[in-house]
Amino acid sequence: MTNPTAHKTNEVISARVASAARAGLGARPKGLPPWLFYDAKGSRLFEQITELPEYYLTRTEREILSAHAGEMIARAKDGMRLRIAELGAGTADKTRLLLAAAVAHQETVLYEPVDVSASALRAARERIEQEIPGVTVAPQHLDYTQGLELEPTREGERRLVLYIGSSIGNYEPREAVRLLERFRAGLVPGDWLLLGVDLVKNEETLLAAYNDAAGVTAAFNLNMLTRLNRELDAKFDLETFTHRADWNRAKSRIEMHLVSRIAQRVRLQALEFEVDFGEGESIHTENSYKYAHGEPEAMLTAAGFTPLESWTDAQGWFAVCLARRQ
Ligand code: AVI
Repeated sequence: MTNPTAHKTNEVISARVASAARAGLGARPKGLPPWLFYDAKGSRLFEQITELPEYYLTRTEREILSAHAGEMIARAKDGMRLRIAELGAGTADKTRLLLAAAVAHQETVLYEPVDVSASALRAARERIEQEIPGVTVAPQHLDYTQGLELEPTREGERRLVLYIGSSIGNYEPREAVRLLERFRAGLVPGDWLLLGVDLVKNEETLLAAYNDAAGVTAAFNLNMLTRLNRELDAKFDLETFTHRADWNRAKSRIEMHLVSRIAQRVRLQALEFEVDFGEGESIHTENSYKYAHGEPEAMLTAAGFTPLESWTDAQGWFAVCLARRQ
């Protein structure tokens, strides 16, 4: 996931950051939206998270894709030509497996990375065109959370949309279905969605993934306050906040928090706004939902897709689901 605001002017970014900060820090309990993580530094930290030994998500999904990419492409192709869109250009590392499988089946493939960050799109284009002959990259500069306004496919073509990396897990389940419905609205019957979803597993493994020993996730979480300091002239003293990740079993989600070690008042100068924290009071910065086997398929069905097949790893930790747009 890259910074969802990067294409906007600085004033618009600040206005969006400002209203998120005012609303979130003024609320009880306090919260800030996870899109605030992804400034340039936060995006780099997220890439580091994906390489951590504790962060099983990325390597498990990669393992599933490397074992089954050929099958996934063959199922979706079904005698047609595929073009492949990816929501969130990311580092496109796992995408490479699917693109290579598509090239093996149909010699060439059009790849449409969709992102609001122009720099992420540029990077994806350079990497993919250089590394996989037969792939033509057509970057789509848009905010996919608002819907998919993509060029219509041609006669004999089907679009396969990739929404991998378990980004769906950062939405409340009901909001996740609404997001999938918006994707559906931008597709035509017969198109496909490939969805990557993290699954429930033992608590120890879940907690370790969001509490890594090297402290990268803590730095990622705390960077949100650095961003507010820079963009809103806020006066957060990072030494007085700590990262915390909890497993909320009842809601089946990891919750990330920034906890104030002390009672304090913090000024957000640009907003002429002050926030009081009690000792131990937290700002809730992210939810990462973990689904049970079968739930991703139920969510896809609720959003108007027909699940065709799901693949998982040997431990059943992560699912990649292929579903057809009805
Ligand atoms: C982007 N998303 C799927 C990540 C997750 O695991 O929920 C974001 C993240 N937060 C902390 N570590 C990674």
